Amino acid sequence: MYSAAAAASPPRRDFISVTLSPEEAVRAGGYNNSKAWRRRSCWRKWKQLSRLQRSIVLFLFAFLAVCGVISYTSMGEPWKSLTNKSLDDQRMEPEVPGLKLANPAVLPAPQKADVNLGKYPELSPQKPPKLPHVRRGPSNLQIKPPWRDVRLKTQHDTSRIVEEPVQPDKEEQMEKSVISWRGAVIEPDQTAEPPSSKIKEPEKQSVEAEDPKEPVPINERQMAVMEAFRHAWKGYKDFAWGHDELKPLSKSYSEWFGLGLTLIDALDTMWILGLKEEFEEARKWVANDLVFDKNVDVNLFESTIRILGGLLSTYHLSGDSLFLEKAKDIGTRLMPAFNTPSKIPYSDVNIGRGTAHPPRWTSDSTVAEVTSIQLEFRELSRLTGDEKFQKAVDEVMKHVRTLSGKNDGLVPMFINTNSGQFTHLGVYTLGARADSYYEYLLKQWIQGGKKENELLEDYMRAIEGVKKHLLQRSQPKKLTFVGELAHGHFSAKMDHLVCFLPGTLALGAHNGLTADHMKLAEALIETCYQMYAQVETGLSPEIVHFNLHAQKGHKDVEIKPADRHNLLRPETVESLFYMYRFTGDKKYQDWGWEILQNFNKYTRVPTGGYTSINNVQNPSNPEPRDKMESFFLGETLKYMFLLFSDDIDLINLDKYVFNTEAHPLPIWVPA
Ligand code: DMJ
Repeated sequence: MYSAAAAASPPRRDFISVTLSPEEAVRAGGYNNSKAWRRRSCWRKWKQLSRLQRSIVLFLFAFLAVCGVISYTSMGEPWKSLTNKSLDDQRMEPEVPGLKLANPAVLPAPQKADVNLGKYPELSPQKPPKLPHVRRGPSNLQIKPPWRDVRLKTQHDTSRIVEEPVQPDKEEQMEKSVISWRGAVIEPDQTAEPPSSKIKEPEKQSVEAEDPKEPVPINERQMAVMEAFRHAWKGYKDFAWGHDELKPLSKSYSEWFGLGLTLIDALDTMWILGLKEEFEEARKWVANDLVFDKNVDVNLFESTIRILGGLLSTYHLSGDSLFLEKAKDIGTRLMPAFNTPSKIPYSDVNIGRGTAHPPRWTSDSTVAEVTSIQLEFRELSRLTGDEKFQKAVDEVMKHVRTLSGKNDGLVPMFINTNSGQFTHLGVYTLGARADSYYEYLLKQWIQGGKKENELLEDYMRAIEGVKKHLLQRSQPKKLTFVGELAHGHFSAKMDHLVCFLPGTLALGAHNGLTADHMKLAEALIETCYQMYAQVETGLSPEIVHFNLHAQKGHKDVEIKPADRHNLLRPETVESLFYMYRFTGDKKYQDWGWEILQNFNKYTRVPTGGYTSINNVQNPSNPEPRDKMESFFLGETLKYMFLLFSDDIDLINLDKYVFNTEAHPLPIWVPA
C-alpha cells in the first residue's frame, strides 16, 4: 500500500518508515525490479537508519518471531486432529457419489488392546474372559431353589422351597445362572474327591459362567402330564397318604415296606414338574413321619432304587439336606444285606433289626437286583465320604465279572449268596431278573466319568451277545425284537421291561459308543411302540410273543392270556425320551402322546389315581386291577414330561444319569 502522508512529508530521522512507494524507488535510483537491485536498495536503506531505528526494527522482528513459535506449538494438536478427522471423513465417503451409507458407522473404531490391559481384565476391550470352572470340595449338586419366582410365574407358582435369606453374594451368584424350580439348568457340582465322613451341608456353589438362558415355556403336552400327575396325586393323597401304594378303586392303599414308597418315588418328579405345593406337603411328611427304624423286611434292590435313589436325587435337585440325611439313614440300614459268605447281597433286609436274609425258598439272589444298586451306593459314598457303601457294591461287580456261566457277555438270572456262583445256567434274557444288569454297566461307566473300562468292556460284550443270540425279526412287519435263549432254544418272547434297551443303547451311542448301537436303538423303539399300537387299547401287555412266520390275518405281536396286563410301566416312554433327546425326531413325542392318551382312556380312575389293568385287549372292559404302582409317578409320568420338553437342560443327559427308577444322579465328571 502506498502512503499519501509519506509522499507529502520529508523523511524525519527519528521516524521509522519502511514503506517505500514505487515512485520513490524510481526516484532513488531507478527501479528495475531485479533481485540484486532489491537487495542493494534494502541494504542502502538499512544503512541509512539510525542505530536506534535499527534496534527497534530488530526488536520487532525478534518479538514477532517468538510469537510465531508460541502460536505454532499451541495450534499443533487441533491441526493434527482436524487433519485426521478429514481422513476419517474421507473413508466414510460412499464410493458412488450421492449414495447414502446404509448403515453409517456410529461406533468408535475398535481400539488395539493395550498390552498392559491384560493385567486388568475388566479394562480389556476384548470379550470378557470366561470364569474358570471351579470345582469345590463336597460333592453335592448345584443347589438352586427357585429364586427367580417372577420370571417363571407364567408357568407355575415358583416360590422357593428352602427358605433362606438371600445373601448379597448369593444373589450375585444367582445372577450368573438361570434358576429353575423344575430343576432346569441345575448344575451338578462334580468332584470325584470323597468328602469327609460327615454328611455335608449344601454349600455355596461355584459355577461355570454361562450365558443366562431364557426358560423354555411349558407346552400343552407337558401341561397334560402335570394334570395327570395331579390327578394321580389326588388319589394318593386322599386315600393312601404316607402308605406305599394307592388302591384307587377301593379308595385305600397297600403296604409293601410301609415306607411311603409312592411319596418318596414321586418327590423328584414333583420337583421337575414344578409342583411346588405338592412337593412341600411331601417334604413335610418326610421330615415328620418317615421313620426307617422299623421292624420291617425290605427288598434291597427295590428300596435302593426307589427310596435311596429317590432321596439322593431329590437332595441333588432341591439342595435340602433333609433328603441326604434320610438317604444316609436308609443306606446304612441296608448294609447288612452284604454280610454274606460270598459278599453277594441277600435280597431282603430288616432295616430295624439290622439283619438280612435270602427269600424263604432259596439262597439265590437275582442277578439284576445285586448289580443294579451300584449307582446309588456309589453316590452315597461320594456324598458322605464313607467308602463302605461303594466298596460293598464294587465288590459285587468285580466278582460277577469273573464268573463263568456267561454266554458272550449275557448273564444268567440267578446268583447264589453262599457260593457266589451263577445258578440256573443256560437261560438268557434282557427282561425280568437280568435287565438292569446291562443298564447299570453302561450307566456306572458314565457316572464315573467313563474311566472304568471293565464296565464298558462288559457292556460292549453283552450287546454283542444280544446281537448274536437274542435278536430276531418278526412277521409280517419285520420288527426287530430281543427274544430269550433257554438252553440253546430261542424263544420269541419279549417282556415290556426289555424296552429300556433302546434308550440305553442310544445313551451309549451319545456317549461315543459305536453308531450301530443307535441303529439298533431305532429299530427296537419302533418295536416297543408297536407293542402298544398293535393292541386294542393302544397299551402294551406285560409280555408279547412275536410271530416269526407270516400267517394270514396275524399281526407281529401275539399276547397270551396270562400276559395281557399292563402295570403302567415306564420302559417304552423312557426310551422314547432318550430317542427324542438324541435325534430330535418328533415322531417319538407323538408316540408318547398317544400312550399318555391311552393311559388316560383306560387306566384313569375318576375319583383320583390311575390303575393297572388286567386286559389290554379289551377296550370295553380293561379290567382294572386296583393298584397304582409307585413307578407310575416316579418314572412313567416323569419320562413323559421330559419327552415332551424341548429343553435339553431339563435334566441334561451330559450332567445326570438316571438310575433304573428314573432318579437322576450327577455324573461325576460331566462330558
Ligand atoms: C421299576 O421299578 C424299575 O424300572 C425297574 O428297573 C424295573 N421295574 C420297574 C418298572 O417297570
